Amino acid sequence: MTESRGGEARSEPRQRPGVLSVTVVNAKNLDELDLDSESDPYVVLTMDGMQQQTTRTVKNNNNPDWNEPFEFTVRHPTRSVLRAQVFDWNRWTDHGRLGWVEIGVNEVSSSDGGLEDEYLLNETRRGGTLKLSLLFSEVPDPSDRQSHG
Ligand SMILES: [Ca+2]
Repeated sequence: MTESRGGEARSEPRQRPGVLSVTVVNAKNLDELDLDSESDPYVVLTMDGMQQQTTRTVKNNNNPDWNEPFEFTVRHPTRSVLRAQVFDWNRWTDHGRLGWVEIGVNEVSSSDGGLEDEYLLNETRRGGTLKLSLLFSEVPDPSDRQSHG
């Protein structure tokens, strides 16, 4: 029995699902929302508004280091979007947002060695940045023959 591979090769580059590895490295020059101390930042990562993962909170530090690695399943590499939002933790009141960025997975998958960049946050007043290290790994296609491994 022969089966076609469904969907002939089009000009679209990479459609295979994969895994996006994200390391939240650090942030700099975050806004200060607290009156008597520096902010208490943490980062919420969201893939396509669905999968959500959160870093630990760094207390009283507008230039926090996290160096925390995460992985997301990516079903549609050409159109999936990672959103990273930085919040200020508060014990008694609502957590305020310090800024956010959005990165298309296609930006990552089209760069061979992955990306590492300091992204300028949206909504920042002090020019705050968030440093992320990103790598996309395609799930191997079982119908691909490897000449050798
Ligand atoms: Ca706070």
